[in-house]
Amino acid sequence: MEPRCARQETVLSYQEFLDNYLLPNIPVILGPALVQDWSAIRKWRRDGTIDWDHLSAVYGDSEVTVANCSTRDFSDQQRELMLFRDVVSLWQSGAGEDLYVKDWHLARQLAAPSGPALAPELSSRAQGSSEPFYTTPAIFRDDWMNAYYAAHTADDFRFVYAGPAGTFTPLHRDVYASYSWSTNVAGRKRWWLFPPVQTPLLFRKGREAHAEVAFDVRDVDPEEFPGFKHARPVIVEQGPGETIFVPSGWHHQVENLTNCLSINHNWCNSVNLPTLYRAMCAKVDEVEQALEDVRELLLRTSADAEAGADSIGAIAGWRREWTTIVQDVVEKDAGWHWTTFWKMVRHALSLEVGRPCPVREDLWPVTPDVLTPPIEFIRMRIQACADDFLKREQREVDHVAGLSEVLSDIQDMLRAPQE
Ligand SMILES: O=C(O)CCC(=O)C(=O)O
Ligand SMILES: [Fe+2]
Repeated sequence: MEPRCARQETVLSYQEFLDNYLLPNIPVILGPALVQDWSAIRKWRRDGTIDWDHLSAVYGDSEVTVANCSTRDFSDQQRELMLFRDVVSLWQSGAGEDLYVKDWHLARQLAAPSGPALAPELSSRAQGSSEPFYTTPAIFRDDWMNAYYAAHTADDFRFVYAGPAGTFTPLHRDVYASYSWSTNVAGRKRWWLFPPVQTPLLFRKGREAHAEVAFDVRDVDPEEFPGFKHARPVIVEQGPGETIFVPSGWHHQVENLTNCLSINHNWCNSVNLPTLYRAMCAKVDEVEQALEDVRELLLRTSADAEAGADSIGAIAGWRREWTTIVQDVVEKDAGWHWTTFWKMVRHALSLEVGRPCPVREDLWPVTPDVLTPPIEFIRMRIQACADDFLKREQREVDHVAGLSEVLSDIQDMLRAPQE
C-alpha cells in the first residue's frame, strides 16, 4: 500500500504546523479554509471554473514563461516567452493543449518597482483595486528566501502556474531542497511525492548515476532506472481551494487532471536551513567535479608562474580564480551561490535580533516572532551551518570577495547577548 498524505480541513495554528509537518518534514494537504479570504479565489473563477476572459483582460499584457509539455529539454521541458493573452487565445481556440504557464512572477510584476508610493498605473488597473490577489497564509510567513529577495532584488520565488488538463511538471526537487507550498485556485492536480530516503531509487543506473533522475514517473524504463520499482511515493489528489505543503528535499511530479490555476512559493527558514546548506555543498562538489579540467589548466598555469618570480601571488590568484569560476557556474545553474545563501541568512538573522536592515513591507512584511521557531533554535541552526562552512577545505570564505564580511556580521549577531 502506498503511504498516505495527511489532510487538515481546519486552519492549523503555527505551532501545530511546526510540530506536525515542518519539523518532521512531511507533506500535508490543507483544506480551502486556509485561503478563503483570497481575492483570487473570488475573482479568478466563475461558476467554479477558471475565468480565462477575466484573467486575459486584466493580465494579458504580462510576459510569461510557457513550457511545452510534449517537448523534453534535458530534465525540464522546452520553454519560451509569450504574452499571457496569446496563450489564453490559443487555449480558447482549442489549441495549445501542451502549453503550461510556469514560474509566472505575477505578484512581483504588479508591485511598484521601489515601494507602494510609486505604484504604476498598471498596478492598480491590474489589481482592480489596491487589494493583492492573495496573501501568504500565516503558517508559511517564516520565509527567508522571499524576505531577502523582496528587500534586495527585483526577483522572487512567488509564482502563478496555469495550464490545461494533461499538462504536467516532470519529477524534480525544488531549488536547493527548498520547501514549496502550492494552492489550487481552481482545478485538480495529482502529486507524486518521494521522501528523501528514496532519492537514491530515482537515479539512472551507471556512470552518471547521480546526475539524472527519472523524468516522468508514469513512464519509467526499468532497465535504465532499476531502483524505481522499489520507490513508494505518496500519491495524492489536490482539489480546488486546497493547499499542499511540499517538504524539503522531497522529489515530486505534478499532473494537472483538469484545467488548473495555482499559486506557489519556494521558501526556507531555520528549520530546513541545514538541508539547504548540504544541498549547496553538494552542488559545489558536483560543479567542481564537472570542471576538473579547468582546474588542471589553472594549476598548470600557476605552476609555470611559480617557476618565475611571483610564486605566492600565483598560488593565491589560482585559488581565487578557481573559486570564482565554480561559484559563477553554481549561480548560473541554480540561481544562487554561497554569497546569496549567506546574505539571505544575514538578512533573516538581522530581523530576528532587531538589527536595522532594508525591508520592503509592501512585498514581504516582517514576520512576527509568533510565526517562527524560538530564537535559540534559530541561532543554533545558523551556528551549526556557519561552523561547518568556516571549516571547509575550499575556503570560499577567504576567496569570494565580500563573503568574510557577511560571515563575520553573522558571527557578531550570534554572539551578541539575547534580550
Ligand atoms: O504545479 C506544478 O505543476 C508544479 C508545482 C511544483 O513543482 C511546486 O510547487 O513545487
Ligand atoms: Fe516543485
